[in-house]
Amino acid sequence: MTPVFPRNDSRLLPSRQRVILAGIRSSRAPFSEVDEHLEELSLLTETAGGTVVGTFVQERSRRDPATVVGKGKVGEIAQASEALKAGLVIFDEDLSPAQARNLERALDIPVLDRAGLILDIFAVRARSREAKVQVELAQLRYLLPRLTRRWTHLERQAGGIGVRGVGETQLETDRRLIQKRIAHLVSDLRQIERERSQRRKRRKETIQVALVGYTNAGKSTLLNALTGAGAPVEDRLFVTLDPLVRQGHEAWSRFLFIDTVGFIRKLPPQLVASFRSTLEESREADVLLHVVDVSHPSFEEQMKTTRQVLEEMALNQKPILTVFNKVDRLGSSIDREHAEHLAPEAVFLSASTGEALEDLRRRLEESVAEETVLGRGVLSPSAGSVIARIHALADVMGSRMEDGKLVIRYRAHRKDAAFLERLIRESGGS
Ligand SMILES: Nc1nc2c(ncn2[C@@H]2O[C@H](COP(=O)(O)OP(=O)(O)OP(=O)(O)O)[C@@H](O)[C@H]2O)c(=O)[nH]1
Ligand SMILES: [Mg+2]
Repeated sequence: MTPVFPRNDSRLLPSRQRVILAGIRSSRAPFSEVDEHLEELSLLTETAGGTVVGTFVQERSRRDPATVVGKGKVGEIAQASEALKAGLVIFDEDLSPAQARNLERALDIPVLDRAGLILDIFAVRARSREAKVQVELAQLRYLLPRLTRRWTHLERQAGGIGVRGVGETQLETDRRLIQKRIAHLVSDLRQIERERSQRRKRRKETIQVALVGYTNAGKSTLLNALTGAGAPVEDRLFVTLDPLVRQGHEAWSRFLFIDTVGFIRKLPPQLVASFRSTLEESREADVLLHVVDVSHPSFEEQMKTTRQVLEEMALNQKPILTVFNKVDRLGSSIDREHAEHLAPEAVFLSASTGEALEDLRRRLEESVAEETVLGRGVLSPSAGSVIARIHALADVMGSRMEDGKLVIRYRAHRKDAAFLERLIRESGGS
């Protein structure tokens, strides 16, 4: 079946698209907050291959239901976009399909919101089959309710940010076809998930550690420092889309590290849903390392965002260890105190200079020790399958024969220990 949105990697824009950014500031919010949000939106725009030529912020406590910003502001943006030869307006706020339509009609150029922009970046950067399927699925679910007048614009603008891949062959606007494609992708993804879960065999001696956190926090840099893997690292958003699993090197060889896709404010829910299977890798982890760029002015908000996504994915039940990364860039001790206050248990380190990596190892060992328990089983020597399971799931500390029974001492994860105890009882042991 031909994808509705055919993908290839040669979709770079002929020249950088000129973009205007727009946001609103509620009267209670501090100026710095809206500045940082628009700064991030501008980074996202550049990642997508656009050049920001103008920025508009309107202060209002209530969004205009039809156009988010007021009529006057829409007029200003329209004038500016003509004067600045902009080809796209990107709103920091979520736009309903109707709002996007109204704005496009008034501005006469395509309009995108933050979610649409993030989806576009993912679409261009996806490399693995899994990531591609996940992104296409998210994009179709996002676009489906927006398939209206907007598409005539999209056709004209084919190849621009937000519609990458859409216009290369015939643009398909048939909803039923898109729905069919969605169903197809969903079943593809299930198949990939099945394959993945078969591959994912628990290894008893290794402790699985997933690196999670805001995009650009330094997760891949930390993975490289601990494993020697050459994972791509860049001062850009969403460099990593596919999970990478690597065994720790040298003193870290007990651990298996999993690099994951980064989070961002207003991550489109369609993407979160699609990337569930990628994040399944984190579900298997014994510990989550929440990597935070503590030198970032908005690190507190970034931490909140990450925690929210983890909660949405029901991953917040795992032991989470906070890592304040990039301490080499941390200016004042006030920032450090503030961070300590937010996560008193956290480790401060620098993934790029290697500073304080030892602290992290100590803390990881501790948190793992808290998660494992000592067990003792008294079994009939003929209970071969149970004995084999103990060896497979636990670290056996010692075993000896006593009155014709085999006594085994082991250390296992809590959940495995409970399972083993049950097996032992069921086999008539104690
Ligand atoms: N100064 C400093 N820079 C760092 C440190 N760790 C990472 N960086 C830089 O931060 C940027 C982002 O690092 P990545 O490792 O790609 O971040 P990431 O969390 O994997 O980002 P995504 O994959 O895009 O979500 C790169 O430019 C790194 O060189 C650190 O400890 N100190
Ligand atoms: Mg990365």
